[in-house]
Amino acid sequence: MERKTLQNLEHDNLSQLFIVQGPRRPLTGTSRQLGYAEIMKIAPLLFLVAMFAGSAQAADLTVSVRGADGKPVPDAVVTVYPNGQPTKGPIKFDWPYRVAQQNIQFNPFVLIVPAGAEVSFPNLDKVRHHVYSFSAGNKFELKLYGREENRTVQLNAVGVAAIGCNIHDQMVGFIKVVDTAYAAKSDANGNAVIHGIPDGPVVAKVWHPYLRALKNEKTLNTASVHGAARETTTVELRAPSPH
Ligand SMILES: [Cu+2]
Repeated sequence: MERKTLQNLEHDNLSQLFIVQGPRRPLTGTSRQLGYAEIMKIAPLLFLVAMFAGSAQAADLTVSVRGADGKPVPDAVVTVYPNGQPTKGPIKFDWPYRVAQQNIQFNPFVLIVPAGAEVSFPNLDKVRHHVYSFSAGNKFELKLYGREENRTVQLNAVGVAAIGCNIHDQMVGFIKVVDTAYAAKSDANGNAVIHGIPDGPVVAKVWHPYLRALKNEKTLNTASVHGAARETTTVELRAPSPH
């Protein structure tokens, strides 16, 4: 039941994403022939429409994240800011805003959510967990007993919520709270792919919980995107600190 609901949610998110970011439908023919005079009247408008369509071209950015040893780095978060600006209006990603506790671990290890998101923390273990975050602006505490599915926390502060469990010291996880609709996490091969970025100048960043840099984040070289853009970035990671 829970799973079905989740799938429906994902489907809804996807279809909304498609409506917002999907390719524009080609303009269909008018229902009647236009006279020359009429065409001349709307010509400036057509020109504007063409310009607008041109500016709405979307790009995909693939960032390959590598460690100093050249190996792929999973769980790095790439964020892209078109024109250097955060996204105005609501942001929706097509993955669940959910950190499960399973086998005495947080799953996923890193989750990306938009600011203001309701994040659920289902406990799939038989043991109880006591999940907390002391991160500024995103502090919370949840006492979770076995098989609890429906506890949520709203995360409002752009930044990071580092999460732990009071009972199990080895449980460590991170929620990256973002203010851009263009964000993705690197997979097992170290690749993060962000779709549908408006063509033009961007500020792109990579974050990883153990990245050696101010706020564990560094700015990527990609300064503009057009079509299929690619960047390989090397990050230096520190050893995870004992919890
Ligand atoms: Cu625990």
